[in-house]
Amino acid sequence: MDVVTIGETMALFTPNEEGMLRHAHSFSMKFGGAESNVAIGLSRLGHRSRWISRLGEDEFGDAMLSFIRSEGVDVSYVTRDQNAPTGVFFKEFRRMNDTRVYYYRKDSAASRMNADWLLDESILDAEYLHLTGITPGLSPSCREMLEKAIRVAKGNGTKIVFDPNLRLKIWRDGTEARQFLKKYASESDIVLPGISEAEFLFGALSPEEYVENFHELGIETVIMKLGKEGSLISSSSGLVKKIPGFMVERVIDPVGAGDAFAAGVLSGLLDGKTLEEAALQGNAMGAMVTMVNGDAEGLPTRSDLVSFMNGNLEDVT
Ligand code: KDG
Repeated sequence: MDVVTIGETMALFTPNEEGMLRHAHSFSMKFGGAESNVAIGLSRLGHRSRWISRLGEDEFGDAMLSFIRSEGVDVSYVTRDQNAPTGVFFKEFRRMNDTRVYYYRKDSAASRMNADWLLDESILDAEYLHLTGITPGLSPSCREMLEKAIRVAKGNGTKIVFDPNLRLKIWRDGTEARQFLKKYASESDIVLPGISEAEFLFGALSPEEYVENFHELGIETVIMKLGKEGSLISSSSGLVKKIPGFMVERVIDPVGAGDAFAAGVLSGLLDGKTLEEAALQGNAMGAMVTMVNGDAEGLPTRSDLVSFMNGNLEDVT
């Protein structure tokens, strides 16, 4: 397996019109979860990815499983829970540049993932283990499960990639979120923070100071997402470089851009590209996903990605 990822995916109801959710009359059902978005992104580029999760024994669980399986992602370690539902969330395109999400995920099947439930063998064949800061916010048992996943990966030489994915709504408060996001970041080899997540963790600083702070936690490689400015790569060997972003004519739906970025970076590293090249590919994938409604719908195939990258660089330096 190239990449194994563990986390919750929910049924996603997207309103078919813009404006406040209270005025929405019709919705499209899609699926969204940071970790499965990454697995789908990798699979579309031809990599082997596995998504591990727990779903309710319900219609949403059935539909989601067949959707993710149909994308070529290995779902053989996804289990079903008779006593808890699949989570659900709604998007709201309130106005231009103001997309919100509303969760109905408390006590979901995925929040009941736990250390005994996770099988070592589901990680042992992986080159990379991708984790996000969403999973530890779901429940204490999910945190124990992550401890085990990290232990197994470290004992096996599997590299851990962590995306903080701050979702304040799922944490008790900011202090708890900050404590756990720092903890999981510090146990990872590669961290992919956004600029607002770095600010949440360390206060108002420059991007260069943020990456320094991450390195001080013991992280070898930091790739900070800078939105339309691209990204900043930094490795403990001393390399620090800004990688340019790509032009997007109109952002339709920004949710999922960070996951696309992670898939692009991981794909580049799996293909033996340099960190610069991998981050550039991540920037392109992040930009592409914002132009399509849905978390995963805009994730490109390899040929789409190449033609987008050849035609759309904002500012090559
Ligand atoms: O990164 C996209 C995710 O935020 C979205 O798919 C839903 O996983 C999700 C979450 O927990 O917010």
